[in-house]
Amino acid sequence: MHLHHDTEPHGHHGAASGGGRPPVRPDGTRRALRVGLGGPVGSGKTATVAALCGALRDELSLAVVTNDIYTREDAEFLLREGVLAPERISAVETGACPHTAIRDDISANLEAVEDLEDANGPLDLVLVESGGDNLTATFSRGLVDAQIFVIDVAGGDDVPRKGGPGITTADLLVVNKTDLAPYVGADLARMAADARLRRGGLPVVLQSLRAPDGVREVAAWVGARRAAWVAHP
Ligand SMILES: Nc1nc2c(ncn2[C@@H]2O[C@H](COP(=O)(O)OP(=O)(O)O)[C@@H](O)[C@H]2O)c(=O)[nH]1
Ligand SMILES: [Mg+2]
Repeated sequence: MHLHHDTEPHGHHGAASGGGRPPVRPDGTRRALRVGLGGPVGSGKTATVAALCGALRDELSLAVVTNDIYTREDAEFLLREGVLAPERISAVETGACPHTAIRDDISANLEAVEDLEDANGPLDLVLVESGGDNLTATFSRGLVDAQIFVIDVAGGDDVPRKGGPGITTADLLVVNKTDLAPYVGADLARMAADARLRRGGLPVVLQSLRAPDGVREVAAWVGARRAAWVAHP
């Protein structure tokens, strides 16, 4: 596992710096598709990353960047779970502003992505998990090519109705922990309907990672994004 500190004063690198390396490699192939996972603390981002690694690692060469405020807990969880080889997992310690590291001052994250590609050879897919502090955190388009926003049913079934940039603009909205709906009195049909209303035609997936192969739909969506990315340089 690699560790990157976001030690620079925030804001000094400006917004979207163009994503570091160009999208096409010198040999004409496309660089790794970068997919960001954002959303509130505890919604299931790390669990989704772990499940995606399990579902996709046989067909794609992948790596993960985690963002934590002061720890490396998410990366250490992924290491313990053995979802990928240690050299494919990198941790960014963001300091107090986890949203800044994925939106405004993305240099530590870009460096982590590029170091992973240098260490592991050409990658197909890099998953970037945000430090996840609230409902408004979104990724810079200079850091990721697509973003998934993860909320959970236990956070309240009015969350999709309340909206916010993650809910309304993420390329995929995941409503996680559907298995908990009966216990917290969440109305799944209402959550899905509110989310669809807020998002126009953008996709919504309801999932439970407690179910066998619970990540299947999200894995298929990521696989399709990757295929489209490769097909249209
Ligand atoms: N019941 C249930 N628990 C889940 C599900 N997905 C994740 N969890 C649990 O929710 C907690 C927080 O998940 P985590 O992935 O660490 O959230 P993160 O903060 O968004 O990365 C952990 O204890 C997970 O095991 C799910 O679909 N159902
Ligand atoms: Mg996490």
